[in-house]
Order: sequence, then structure tokens, then C-alpha cells
Amino acid sequence: MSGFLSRRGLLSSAAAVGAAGFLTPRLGFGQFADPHSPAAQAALDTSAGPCTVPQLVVERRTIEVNGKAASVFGIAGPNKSSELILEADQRFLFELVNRSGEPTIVHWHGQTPPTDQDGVVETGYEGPIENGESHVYDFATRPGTHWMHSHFGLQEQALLAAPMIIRTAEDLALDAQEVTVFLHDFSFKEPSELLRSLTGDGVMSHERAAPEKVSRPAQASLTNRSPSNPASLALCGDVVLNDIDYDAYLANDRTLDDPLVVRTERGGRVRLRLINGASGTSFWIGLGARRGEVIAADGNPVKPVSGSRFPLAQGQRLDILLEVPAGTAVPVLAQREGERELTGIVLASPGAGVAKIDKLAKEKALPIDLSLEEKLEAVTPLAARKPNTRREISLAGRMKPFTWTMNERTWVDRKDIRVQHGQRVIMELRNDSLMAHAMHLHGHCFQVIGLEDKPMAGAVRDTVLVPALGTVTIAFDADNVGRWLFHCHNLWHMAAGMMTQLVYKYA
Ligand SMILES: [Cu+2]
Repeated sequence: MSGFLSRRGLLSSAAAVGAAGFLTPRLGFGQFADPHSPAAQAALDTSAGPCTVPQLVVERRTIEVNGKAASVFGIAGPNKSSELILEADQRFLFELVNRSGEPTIVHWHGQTPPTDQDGVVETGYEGPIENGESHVYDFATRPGTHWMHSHFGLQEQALLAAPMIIRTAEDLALDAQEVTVFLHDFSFKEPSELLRSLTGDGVMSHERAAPEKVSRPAQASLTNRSPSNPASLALCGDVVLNDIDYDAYLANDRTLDDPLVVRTERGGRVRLRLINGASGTSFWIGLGARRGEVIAADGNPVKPVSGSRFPLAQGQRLDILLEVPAGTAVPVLAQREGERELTGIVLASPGAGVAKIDKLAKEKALPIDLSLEEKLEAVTPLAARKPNTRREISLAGRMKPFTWTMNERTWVDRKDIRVQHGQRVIMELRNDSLMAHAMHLHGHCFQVIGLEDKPMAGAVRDTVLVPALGTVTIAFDADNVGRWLFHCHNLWHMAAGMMTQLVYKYA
């Protein structure tokens, strides 16, 4: 279990240091990869005095949605902002304090910390942080647009999530105004009630019979699948896009009734940091008549790809550079796949008028797809080497009963994916179901090396869309020893079993 000292642990050791209430956070040294880290050094320094580790506080807060008050979670940083921004040379050194009123744990999505600091309970290194207690985290960061969210129960649905931006010197040299757009889906219903609406009686589906696999059409017909190919959509006539009927879609906690309006600076050059923090919704990001350049996917630089409409699955991030001409306002809109609902923000040059934006697009959006993924190319690909092992992962499941599996097993019945330290691992993710899945591997970045039957040297990222009945192949190096979760980032699919564990020890 946890190697971290909880708040209670700190207090119970207070007598030993005789300074209850003003304790230097102490760390379990054996737990940290780098004993020379500032936290480890601070803990060694008995003259350090009052607590100097900054806090991230999980708490409840009230926002307004559709004119009504809504109680949600939040993560407040040292300056009370919910957006955490660190410079690339800063370690992630925080005391995560839980004042939410219930147990929680927070995962650092996009970071590759030592396995016992991943912010999950399922792998057994950490326990839940009880209300009023805390954990201290200390690890080297990975630059880019990332986020942090609860990995406990269904709290992510109630907005226990926030942006985490790690800025590099190159980012600052871009001389672009940075604008973070954090997307979410919102319901006034309790998350447990939403899950019950899917499972029927609230009984988790892993207690049910194994799900069926859908028989896949011939591979040849899959290669031509695209939204611009209507025949391909007919092929997937029974594809399901969305599990939950939400009440609203949020961008930075706001709807288009009262969107965030950002006044542009620096000649209108903007770097959007888009984060899909929604629990069950994939979006199309639209820039209207403007075009932008994708420069990073999941925080990892890609060769620029120009466009005006970009798919963004749950958990994924995109960095987009664009110009906002003087005298204009540019809405940055996110449309729910398969539906008309919109959310977003407005970039407006100084003095430009901002018109009211309809919350419904004129037409329903198509399913999100791999049209952007197939154009992405990593600036820093994986080093060329021969793979050591190749694994096939079947993604399957169905709506009734609501059951989702990896290799025909739910989380509780899982067979761990065991590899060896130092191996180059290839994974072929085959979606044998009629819903898309946004697959997220903890603790690693992988490179997309194949879409359907087409090899490629694609983006390096941590979350990839595997469309209904599609196949995506990824490669990664087993260079971060431990037990790591691998799951669908649709919260409902994860809750209904679609999660497994990657395991390896030091060679
Ligand atoms: Cu899924």
C-alpha cells in the first residue's frame, strides 16, 4: 500500500518533531526515484521550519450551469487558480490535500512519474486519500499540455479535474498568447445515477457473463472507412456514439450562454492548449473560417498540420497555433460527435465585438475519426529498434448489458499484460465493438505506428482513439518499471470493466 505519509501519518509523527501544525512534509525516502530531489533534501533538512511544499487542494465548489447552481469538485493550486502552470525545469512537488468531503486520488494524466506516484489506487501502491488527509508528490515533469483528474470512483464526472501545463523555453520563444481550453460534459444528476442508467440496476457488469465480440467486416472494406465515405458509415450502421445524455457541455466551466472571451495580445498570435476532460464525450474542435496549425498531440510536439476542424477524444490534448486578425472575434467551438451541441470560448482582438453564439450547430457532427491521426508525425519519434514482443488486445463490449472488456476480460477478471523491462513492445488494439474507445496507457508515451492495415510513423502520445471496428497499432519502450493501468478513457466504459494492467519489474 501507500508509501506516502498521509496527513494523519504526519500528525501522528508530530510528537517526534514537536511542531504539530507546522510540519515539514516528510517523505518516505525509499519511495522516490531521486533522493537528491528538493523534497527529499527538504525532508532531510531539520532546520526547514514551517511547511514549504505548495499545496494542491481538492475541494467542492459551486458553478452556474444553464442558470442553475451546481455543486462540483475542483483542484485549487497555490494561487487559487484551477489551472496549474509549471516551468519545464520545475519538479512536480506538491502536497495534495483532500478537503472534498470524501476519499479521493488524483492521477497526473500525461506525466510519467515513478509507478508509486501515478495517483491511482488500483495498482496497490497508493491508497485513497481520506478527507482531511494529504499525499506529497515529487517527480520530474514531462513538458506539454496535460491534466490532472480523479481516478477514484466516478468523481471525474463531477469535474474533479483541471489543466496541468508544463511550459518549456521553446514555448516561451514562440511568443504566442497561451489560452487553455478545458472541455467537460456536465449532468445535474449524480454520477452514480448516470451509471445506473447504463447498467440498469447498478450492478457492475463484471459480475455478468462475458460480452460478445462483433464479427468484423473484411479488412479491405475497413481501409476505406472515413467520414467522407458514406458507404463506410452505412457499414457501421449500428455504431453507438454516446452513452449519456448530458445537460451541458463546458469550456473552462462555462457554456455558450456566457462563454469565456479572451482578448488577444501579441498581434493576435494564439497558442490554444485544448484538453478534452469530458468523461463520456468526444468533440470536433472547430475554428470556423480560420485555420490553425496543430503543433502538439497529448503534449508531445508534432510536425505542423494545418486545418480548421480537429477531432479530440476523451483524455486527449491538442496544441493549435492560430492568428486572430485585428478587428475580429474567432469562436473556438467544440461540437459533440454525432450531435449538434456546442461549447467553447471566443478569442477576440481588442475592441472587436462578440456576437451571441448558438448552443446548437446547424447540423449533427459526424463520428470523430482518425483523419487527423493519420496526418500526425512526431517531432521526436521512438528510437529505431527491433520490437521484442507483439501483443494483440481485443476491445469488446455492448450496451445491453453494459459491459466492456479488454481481451474478453473485465478489470476484476483481468490477465495482466506482462512484458520485460527494456523491451520495445508493440500492441495491436483491435476494436471488436460498435463504440469507439480512447485508450490511455499510464506511465508511458507510445508512438502510433499503424492505422488499420497501414503502417505509419505517427504521433507520440498517451491516449489514442480506436474507432468502432477499427485497428490501431502502437509501440512503446518498457522503461518505467511497475504496474500501470491501461484503459478506455470513457469513464463509463472503464467503470464497466474496460481496464487492464501492464506489469514489469527491473530486469
Ligand atoms: Cu471505451
